[in-house]
Amino acid sequence: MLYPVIGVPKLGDSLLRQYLQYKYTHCLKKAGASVEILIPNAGMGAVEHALETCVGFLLPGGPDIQPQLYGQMEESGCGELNPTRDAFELALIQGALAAGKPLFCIGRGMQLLNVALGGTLLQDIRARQEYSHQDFWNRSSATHPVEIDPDSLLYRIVDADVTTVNSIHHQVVDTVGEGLWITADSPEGFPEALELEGYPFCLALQWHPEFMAAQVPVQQALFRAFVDACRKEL
Ligand SMILES: [Mn+2]
Repeated sequence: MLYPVIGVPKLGDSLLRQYLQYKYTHCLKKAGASVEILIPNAGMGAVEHALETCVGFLLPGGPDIQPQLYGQMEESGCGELNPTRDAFELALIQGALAAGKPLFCIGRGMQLLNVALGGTLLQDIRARQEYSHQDFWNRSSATHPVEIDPDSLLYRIVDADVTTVNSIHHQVVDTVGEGLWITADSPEGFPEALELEGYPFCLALQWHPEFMAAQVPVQQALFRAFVDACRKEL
């Protein structure tokens, strides 16, 4: 049994952020990975170090992305920002893509992948949603359905064309970045999953499988598929 080292950017120091970090670590370890927490403010040498040390990367959830990074001005519905994480994680995604390393992007991670490839975001969907997409109080239970493209990697893992997911976001992918395609969407048509055409393993989800995995086996299977892809790189 081999344990691929998977890098996950550090979320922050507060108790809440440590708890959120633990959820990703737990699911990855359960799937057979070794986890390396990457410190975002350690300078750009940290990106090179991470690329040497880690086989794959999980890009986690977190604050909104600076709209300037996708060519927009900040609108009133835009939330908390973290420029340090933006810079570090964007460089990490660029480096990982250049090296062909497996990527699993969750929540903010999916939005950042899209921005890294030239896509844009809708800064606030709360006025146009039909389902609650920002359900803070039920992180582990499903709040809306998603429809999955039968040609996708996601479909092969989930083995169904519809599933229900949790939802803790108020922004979504708008125009899709270069090479990406939408592999699941919400009833309103919001992108809920992205994949990168012709790339070994790149799965991006707008929902949070790390909070459903304990109760819903298929959500843990997403972590297993990612870790298995990383193990193949060893
Ligand atoms: Mn959603």
